[in-house]
Amino acid sequence: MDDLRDKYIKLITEADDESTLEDLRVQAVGKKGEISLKMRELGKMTPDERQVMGPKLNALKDEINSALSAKREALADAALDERLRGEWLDVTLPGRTRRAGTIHPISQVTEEVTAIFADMGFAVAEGPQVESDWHNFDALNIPGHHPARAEMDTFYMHRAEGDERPPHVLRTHTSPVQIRSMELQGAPIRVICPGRVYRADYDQTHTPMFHQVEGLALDTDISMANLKWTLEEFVKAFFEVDDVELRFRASHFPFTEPSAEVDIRCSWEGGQLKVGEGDDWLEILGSGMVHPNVLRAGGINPEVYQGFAFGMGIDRIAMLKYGIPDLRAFFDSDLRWLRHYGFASLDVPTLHGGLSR
Ligand code: 2NL
Repeated sequence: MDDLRDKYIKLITEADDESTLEDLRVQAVGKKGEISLKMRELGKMTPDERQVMGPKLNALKDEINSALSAKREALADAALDERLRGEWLDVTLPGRTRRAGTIHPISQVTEEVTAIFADMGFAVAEGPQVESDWHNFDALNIPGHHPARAEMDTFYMHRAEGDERPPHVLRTHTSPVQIRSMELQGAPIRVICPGRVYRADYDQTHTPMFHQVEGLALDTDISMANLKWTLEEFVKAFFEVDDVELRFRASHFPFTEPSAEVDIRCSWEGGQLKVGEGDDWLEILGSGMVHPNVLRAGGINPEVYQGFAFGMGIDRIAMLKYGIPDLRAFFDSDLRWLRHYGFASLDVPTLHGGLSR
């Protein structure tokens, strides 16, 4: 019995995995194991022999079983230690700085513009990119024969055979969103409408899809003076300078009367734009007092309400602010370009936190 004990204790000590241990268990104390067979022999013994051998065999069986479970536990502990060694992580290491993606300059600038006008009480409105001919043109005082329609290089949607209605268009400006805002909300109103617009034009300075933001403010006592202040505040905040000088040049748009194009004083020293100083003028937007026909189209009484509107190219002001030379690269999805000109995703522009940092 001592031989049996020494043999199994040695084998159990040497076992180095779970399945070897299980084999040993079967071999020693399983139904047909060596010790179980010995126990069966008890029946053939004399009562005296049995009284000695019975407890001894039971003790042996217990000893083997506890050796097995001690070893099993030791193996499990070793396996856990091994796993923990492999999965060890130094949580004191600095975070990875490599950015997976960036915010496109157009998204960044749209957020900046939105933050500035939100601070002046303007809500943001959005609308469909496929527009009715009426919302895109007629409502804006651009009737069917008007040359502005031809100048706009409009993309027309397909029209079903025999359908005589004017085809829908890809909106050529975001003005129709303001028409819809007037229809829905009436006056007084203050909204800006940023979004994609489309014109069939492609060269150094034009892409068939580009971005615009328009603004509209209507009330009973709004004048060009309010327009001038609003735009000055915008330009100062957007270009992050303390002072600007604006120049209003008489112009013409079908939807405003009078109309003005707005330039800002600037310099181009060493190809670098400086806003608010120098002898150059930079055109940044078009504006004017909303034409009475446009107010009527929006369901607003021009005898009671009047106001200003303006429109500017987001892509253009993004290029100016961030020194991006080629418009077409905006839409190439070139990762190197995006890493260079893109913004960190958590740098949300706010007036209190600083727009661009
Ligand atoms: C430009 C000029 C402009 C507007 C857009 C507008 C909208 C309504 C009524 C009247 Cl609903 N006007 N928008 C007014 C003046 C100029 O855009 O050069 N955009 C890039």
